[in-house]
Amino acid sequence: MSALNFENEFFKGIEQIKFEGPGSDNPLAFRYYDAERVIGGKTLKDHLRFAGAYWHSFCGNGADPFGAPTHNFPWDVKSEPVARAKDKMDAAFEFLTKMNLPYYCFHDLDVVDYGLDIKENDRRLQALVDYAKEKQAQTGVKLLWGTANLFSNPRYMNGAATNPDFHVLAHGAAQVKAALDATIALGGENYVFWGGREGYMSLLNTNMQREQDNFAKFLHASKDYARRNGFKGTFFIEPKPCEPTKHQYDYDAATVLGFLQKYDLMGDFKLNLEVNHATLAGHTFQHELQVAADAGLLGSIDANRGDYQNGWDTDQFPNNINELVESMLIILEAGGLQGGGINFDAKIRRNSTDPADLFYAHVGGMDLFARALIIASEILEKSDYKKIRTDRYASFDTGKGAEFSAGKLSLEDLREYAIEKGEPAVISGRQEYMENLINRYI
Ligand code: XLS
Ligand code: NI
Ligand code: NI
Repeated sequence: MSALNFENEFFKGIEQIKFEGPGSDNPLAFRYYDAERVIGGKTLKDHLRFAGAYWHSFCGNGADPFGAPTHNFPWDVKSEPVARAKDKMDAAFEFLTKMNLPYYCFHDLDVVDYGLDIKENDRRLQALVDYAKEKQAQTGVKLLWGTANLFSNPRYMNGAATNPDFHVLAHGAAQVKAALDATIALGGENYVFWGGREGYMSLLNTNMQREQDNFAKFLHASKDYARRNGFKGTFFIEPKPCEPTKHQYDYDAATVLGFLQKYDLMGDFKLNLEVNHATLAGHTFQHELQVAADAGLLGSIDANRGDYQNGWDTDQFPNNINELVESMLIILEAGGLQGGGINFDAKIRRNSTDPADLFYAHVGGMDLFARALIIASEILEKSDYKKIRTDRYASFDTGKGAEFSAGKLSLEDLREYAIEKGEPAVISGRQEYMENLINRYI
């Protein structure tokens, strides 16, 4: 990381965040995230691959449906769009560097405002890509993934790739092409498709089959274009069950898995799983991780959390250690994330208005993930967690159980076995024992 010297400094008075250990009382220091510490043969930095999210951190101004912005960003004042965007990028790279975040993620519209002229938009994005290249070279910060915002412009009110109007779909494609070009030019390691408004509000006016077929064609065209132009990374689909549409097509991990299989996209696409989206789907985050891991699709994470009392994507910063330890157990057992990292798709609250609040939020999130990883790795190494789960299925490892697993027993064979052995013994699932085990290591 370069020496901290920012010509156009926005977060004055905040220095680089350092690791000070669990005993520190400095609120702007890491207690657990010691980037170079090695766990299971890999540094924390390489395990976690943290990323800052451009949209929440540098664009999200605290506005809500009931009120005007509360975060009045000093980088958001110039009138000319490219000059304003460069100020924002200065702020972004200053923050990423001070925060020790090795990666960032963006939508095209986060980086620079778009108008209605496609060629002019491409020109603006290109100007910022050139600028970002310099910034990346100066700071060593890298692009974890790029994406296109195909949901904010009013033309996308009925979706982009699933819009009933072909003309709108073509506009979405123009945006994806430019966002892919930007991602490739910046050495982006992955590219994300989050469903945006790909879904429906009412089936009364919707041909679901046709929309999903179009969605798949759109993804194939995007993938083919990117591959032809040298993109070697992974495409991620980010499931979400609802919001903004009533029903999003990429409902959850299992739904997207079926979609990828049906439309022959398994080779190039994996999943980017978001904590709050899992909650909205009525799942735990762990459930979504496990579905993805079992299918070989565990690509990346959008880190945040929901609110137990609210039914929408509140995108709060993570702070639940139990949930994250359980999640890390799944990620570690799966061999880690495939190509992705941990992107803080989270925003500070409307009334968190000090520049330092963004730092506190990330310090907390990064420390929590680091701590969860360290604990999960200890549980796997030192406790009987793995053994208990293996033993629970031992009856399938020998004798008739093993024959069944090998596909060798018929329904009649199974009946014979049941008669011969009589009533099965009662065997405890020991859930409370397992819950205590997790807490013992926390
Ligand atoms: C919205 C999504 C979005 C994606 C990127 O709920 O989480 O932020 O991560 O388009
Ligand atoms: Ni997200
Ligand atoms: Ni989200």
